[in-house]
Parts: sequence; C-alpha cells; structure tokens
Amino acid sequence: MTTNQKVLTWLEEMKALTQPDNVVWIDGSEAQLNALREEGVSTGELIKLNEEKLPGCYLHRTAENDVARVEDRTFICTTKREDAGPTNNWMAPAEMYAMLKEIYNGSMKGRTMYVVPYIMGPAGSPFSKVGIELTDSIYVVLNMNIMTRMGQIALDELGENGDFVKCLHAKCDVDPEKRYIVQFPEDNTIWSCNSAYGGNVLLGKKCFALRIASYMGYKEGWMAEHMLILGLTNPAGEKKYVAAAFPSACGKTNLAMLIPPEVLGDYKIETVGDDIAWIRIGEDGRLWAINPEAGFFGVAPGTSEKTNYNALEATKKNTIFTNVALCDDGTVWWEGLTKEAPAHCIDWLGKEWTPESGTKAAHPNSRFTAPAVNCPCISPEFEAPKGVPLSAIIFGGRRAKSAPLVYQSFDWNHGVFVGATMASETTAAATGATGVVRRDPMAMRPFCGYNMGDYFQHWIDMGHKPELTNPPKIFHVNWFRRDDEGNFMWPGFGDNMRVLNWILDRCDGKVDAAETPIGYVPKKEDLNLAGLDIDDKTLTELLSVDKDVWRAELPGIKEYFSQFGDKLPAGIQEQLDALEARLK
Ligand code: GTP
Ligand code: SPV
Ligand code: MN
Repeated sequence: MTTNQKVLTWLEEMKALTQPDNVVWIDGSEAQLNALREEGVSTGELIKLNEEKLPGCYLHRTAENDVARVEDRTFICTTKREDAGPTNNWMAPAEMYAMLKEIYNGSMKGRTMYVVPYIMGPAGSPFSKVGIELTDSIYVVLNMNIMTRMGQIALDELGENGDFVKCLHAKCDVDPEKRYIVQFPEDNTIWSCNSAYGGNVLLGKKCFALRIASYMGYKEGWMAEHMLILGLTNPAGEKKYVAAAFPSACGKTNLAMLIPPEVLGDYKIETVGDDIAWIRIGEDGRLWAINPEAGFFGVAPGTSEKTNYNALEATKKNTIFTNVALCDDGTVWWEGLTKEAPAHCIDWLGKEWTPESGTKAAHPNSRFTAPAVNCPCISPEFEAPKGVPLSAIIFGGRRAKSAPLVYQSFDWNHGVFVGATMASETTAAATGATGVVRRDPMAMRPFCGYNMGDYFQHWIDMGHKPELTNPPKIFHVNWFRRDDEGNFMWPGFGDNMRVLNWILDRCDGKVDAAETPIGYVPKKEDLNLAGLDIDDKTLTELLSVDKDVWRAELPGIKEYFSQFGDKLPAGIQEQLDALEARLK
C-alpha cells in the first residue's frame, strides 16, 4: 500500500517488538470494515444494535477500570524536563522507551496488528497531517474510521517521502498498573498501552491533534487548541465564526450544535468542529481554524432531543456507542436521553438494570462516536482546506460561583490572561474526583505537549505577530453558575445563543458594555431575553462581578503561576498586577 521507506522501516521495528501473529493494512474500504465489524461481533467486542432503528450502529463495553482518560499515567517525554513543564508528568525518553519496551515486548503474540494510516484534517489541505497507528484493537480501527480520514487516502497524502506521527497502541491485559499514555514530542511518537478507551487509544485525537500538534505549532508558529468551531448566520445572512475552549465535558459539543430559540428570529448555527481546532494566521491577517477530526466522540449522558437534537441525530446511524446501556429492543439508553428510564436494560457493566437498581445505567463518561457527516447542522465549510476565519475566541468553564455569564477581555494580552487563569470543576472525562475546582488554562492542562509557561508566551506572541492585523476578540463564559440551592441559574443549551449574539455584537462594535475590574460585562438591556423566563434578581447576579470574590481568587492564581518560575511570561505577570490594582 505504500513504498514510503520510513513507514516500512518503522513497521518492521514495531513488529519485532510486539510480535503479532498477523499484520493487516487498513485500506479504509467498506468490505474490509465490514469484515472487521463481523469479527468484532463474533468475539463479543461489539454488540450489533437494532438494524432498523439504529442502522450500522454498535455497542462496546470497556473494562470497568478503563472508562476515561488517565491523566496521572499520561507523560510528555522530552530530553529536558523543563520542556515538559510543571503541569505534565515527565520521564527521560530513553528511560521511558526502555520501560515501555518491556511491556510491549511480545504483547501482540497470538493477536493481529492493524496498520491504520490516517489524516488529521481534510485530505489535500495544506494544514493536514498524517499519522499511522499500529493497534491490536478492532474497536480502535473502527473508531479511527469515524474520527479521521483513514486508509489508502492517508498513504496517498503521505507520499513516498512524507513524515508522519508514529503511534503504537497495544491493549495488553488492560492492566491499570501498567497503563501508560506517552508522548515523545521530539520524535513525533506516541505509545499507549494497557487501555482500550477513547482518548487513551484513539491516538489521532488528544495525543496527536493536541499534545503533539501543540508542540508542532509552538515550533512552527500556529496553534492546536481544545476548541469547538461554529459558524453563526444572522437574519441578515451574515456569517461569522467562533472558536471556544471549555474543559472536557463542559459543553463544547453542545455549543457547537446549538439550535437557536425561535423567538430570536432567523439565526442559524453550523458546526465546523466540536473538540479540536488547528489555528493559523491567514493571508487576510485573521486567524483561520480547521477541525482536524472527521467525527464526534461525544459525551452521551445529558444528550437528548431537547438539549442537543443535532448530536442525537448524528448518532442514529453508523455510530459506535461506548459504555451506554443496552435496551431490550436493541437500542441504547443513557441518563438524560429521556425523562423516563426504560423499565429494564443491561447497564454499562453488562448487568441487568431497572430504575430501582439505584445505579447509573450508562457510565457518566459513556460516549458516542458519530461521523460528522451525519450531523444535520454540519457546516458546508467542514472540509474547507483553509478552514474558517475567527471573529471571537471564547474561554469557559464550570464555575458554581465567581465567573459571570459572559465577559470580554480588554485586549489580546488580557484575553490570554483570562484563558491562562481559567478554572473549572473536574468531570467524569478523566479518572479521579469530580466536581473539584482546578486550574485548567485554555482547557489545555491535560493536553499541552510542552511547558505551559512557553505555551502562554506562544499565545502572547501569536497575538502580536505583524501578520495578524485583525485578531479575534477574546471572551469568557460560564453556563454553570448555581444559586444557593445548587440549581443552575442560566438555562444554557439553546439559550446560550443569546450570549453568542452579544459576543458578536461586541465584535462589530454594535453594543456598549459595563466596564468591571475583570473585563466588559453586558448591560442587562443588551442581552436579548425575549421569551425567556428569568427574573431580574437572577439576571443581576449572573452578570455581577463581586470584587471580594475576585480578590479572594488572587492568591490561588499567584500560587498556580508560581510553579512556572521564570517561564511565566512578563505579559502574564503584568496582567495579574493590573487585575490586582483594579480590584483594590
Ligand atoms: P468533551 O467531549 O469531553 O471534550 O466534552 P464537551 O466539552 O464537548 O462537553 P459536552 O457538550 O458533551 O457537554 C458535557 C455535559 O455538559 C453534558 O452532560 C451536557 O448536558 C452538559 N452541558 C452542556 N452545555 C450545557 C449548558 O449550557 N448548561 C448546562 N447546565 N449543562 C450543559
Ligand atoms: C475529552 O476528555 O476532552 C474528550 C474525550 O474529548 S477523550 O477523547 O477521551 O479525551
Ligand atoms: Mn474534549
């Protein structure tokens, strides 16, 4: 399938290490994929779902100990420890390779190695990049088929001499004690073992398109970000694009596919991407973004016809479900899909379940892998080789208190500071406690492939490149503010459109704002609240900036920044000092 000698040499080396019984090149043909689906069903790795109701759909259950990304076992291995920085686990590459080789040694004996060539980005785009993942999991192959442009198309893109990201995945015994997700940014290499779950093993996604790509972007002058990309068309037919970074399970897929409330008029949202954006400066002096992925690996729980109709529609054919519940009629269910739970189903662990069981039927981080082309609101620019131009960048997180519904930064550097000081309550997308507030700069804490201090500087530098004559404006949102009873104060979902409108009006200089110490906040009358049942007191609180609360944030920010030492950019320190002065 290829004569690229770099590929063939590397493959021989990895075969010698893992010693598979068979090696199968994945060409991406339907015939080959169908054979793999059948094999997956015959071994129990996949369960075929109701062909009438969910054509081409399958269910997969992972091991109970293997249901989310494992951040404590994820490493960035650079020659110098400082290059990985204080927010990443680090080990010297030679030491890590030696340790992992013992785990990989002979690990594919009696198994088949699949050679999965794939492109991140549209085929033929100057911004796309090729990876090859060697894996012994059919589930991985079938997911990569949905999430990337996979098969011969990628080898054609690579050509005789092209370079690629070398990805090795071995399931081994799914032993959590020997689970490692390891990036070697200096070698364009990713090694993952002892997992078979999502972001740990679909190596094109977080490992390549964020950790490795963020490092590439740092070296080459572009950015790889944990961002959705959406296009918004207003009643006048004007179209603008926005990218938004929220931490895992904090609403990117939902915002990317939002359906505007009808009362607002003829607005339309189209999805370019729901998780990752590769961003460059275009010839017109704006930032342009592509979505390197071809599908959505979305959070199932909470996805319903009401909250995210478009995502749900996308899952109705050719979709792989992971760790959701199996209904008696061969369909699937998860908490929040319908108001009423099915009277009986098989839960994500494969056990009998009824509403009286007192447990969750679907795992909180259960997911669907759906082809982007299934999405009713997929953007016509989804495959555009140059991507789309950004008018605004939005940061956001889950904050029960402090952060107002929306605010705008004063300028680029302040916007970078707002992103750098992002904090959010942890979710089920990663193992460990949930609901704990932690700093998650630009939603990239688990995904930045180099020193976060250098990453902050890279953000500042990008904004000041002379070619970037028309940078996007930077905002912060919080859909998750809660009242004293713990209820969400803002309805969220489709109603977030009201906030997007204010953001784009600000970009156009159409509306005024109130200046506060943390940035520009909407004046109540400038938010279109038509048809929304929200009282004045709630709205006031949603838009309030409590100086005392923000003053109380300062020590935490300072402590967080202190770990970067002299890698903390002066531009960030200046912003911190300025905020402190404004809060006096
Ligand atoms: P990853 O795929 O992990 O990166 O997650 P994501 O950022 O795409 O999050 P997603 O859109 O899947 O949302 C995660 C959870 O947040 C789901 O349970 C949603 O129902 C919930 N959610 C999303 N948007 C809103 C909102 O506006 N308000 C509230 N209250 N919940 C929301
Ligand atoms: C996330 O956790 O941000 C995800 C899911 O998008 S995973 O691919 O598992 O990283
Ligand atoms: Mn994500």
